[in-house]
Amino acid sequence: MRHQTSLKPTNNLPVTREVQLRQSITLDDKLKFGARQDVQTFTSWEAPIMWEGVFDPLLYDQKHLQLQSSVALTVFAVGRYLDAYLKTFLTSAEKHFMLGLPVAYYVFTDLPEKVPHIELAPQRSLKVIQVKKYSRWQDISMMRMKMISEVIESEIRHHFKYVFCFDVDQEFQGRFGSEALGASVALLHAHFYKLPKDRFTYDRNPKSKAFMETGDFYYHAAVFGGLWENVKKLADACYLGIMEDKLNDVEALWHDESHLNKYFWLHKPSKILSPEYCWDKRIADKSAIVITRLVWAPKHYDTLRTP
Ligand code: 5GW
Ligand code: MN
Repeated sequence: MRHQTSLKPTNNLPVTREVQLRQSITLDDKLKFGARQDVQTFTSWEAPIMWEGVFDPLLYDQKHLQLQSSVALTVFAVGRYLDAYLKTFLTSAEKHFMLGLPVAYYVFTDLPEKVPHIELAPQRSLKVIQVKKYSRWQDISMMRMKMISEVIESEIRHHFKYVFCFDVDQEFQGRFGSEALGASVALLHAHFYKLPKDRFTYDRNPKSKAFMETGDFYYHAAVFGGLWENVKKLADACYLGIMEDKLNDVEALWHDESHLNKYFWLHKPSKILSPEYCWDKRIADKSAIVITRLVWAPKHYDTLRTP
């Protein structure tokens, strides 16, 4: 029986939320794991890996409408990333992200007055939160964990069931819908899902809190999410690791992504998104990619990363 173990409550969620959680897990039980023979569709701990073909989108939409699921999305657009990426990210999200469910965008920026005005569909809202611009880009990236935790605590937990956290340098091009919702959701990194474990770029420095010898998958920090309770725990743990590393004068190889990989190694995600949910069009081997739902925007390191 699939998911038998995940039916046991793993933490002390209030009863109604536990019931809701069981219902959405039941939904994952209806997946057609055999519909894709070319890829791995569930993990050793029986979490589904969401590839096109294994799920029925309408079934998920129906269920989540019934459950009154709601989703907060966090995105950071600091410095030059605002002009370069935010408008495309938001306008494309309006076309493809969780259509039919209440959605709130939380945009973190140092330039609130420059956030573009976007016409939002009903039941969708946008809130701008001002943050300071850290001078090191590594810090801009890492400090997201702290801000995410804070906004969950101050706002999201009171209004939304799920939180999804995104890099801004990407564009939605296909459905990114309620099938992606789950208790704790990680994304397979497009550049690593076909590589053997020994090629994964985990942090290998024993002095870092992100150190790991081996793992399950290489997850991409450009997309992660889940129930707000779980995303808050993840963000807190990653932030703690980042700060402890700073005290010890070390920095993990891939910054927040290294800490995220460590977290998901210790706390297995309940659902995994295939690279169809965050694809890099420069990758030549597209054989497993049936649909691109979200794609990496072109990078202009020369103009974006110089002071
Ligand atoms: C700037 C220079 C180097 C690295 C990051 C930044 C940067 C990141 C920035 O100046 N402003 C900013 O808002 N960010 C946020 O951090 C964006 O949401 C961005 O998508 C995220 C992660 O940084 P990326 O996208 O450059 O990282 P990779 O791993 O996708 O290359
Ligand atoms: Mn990015």
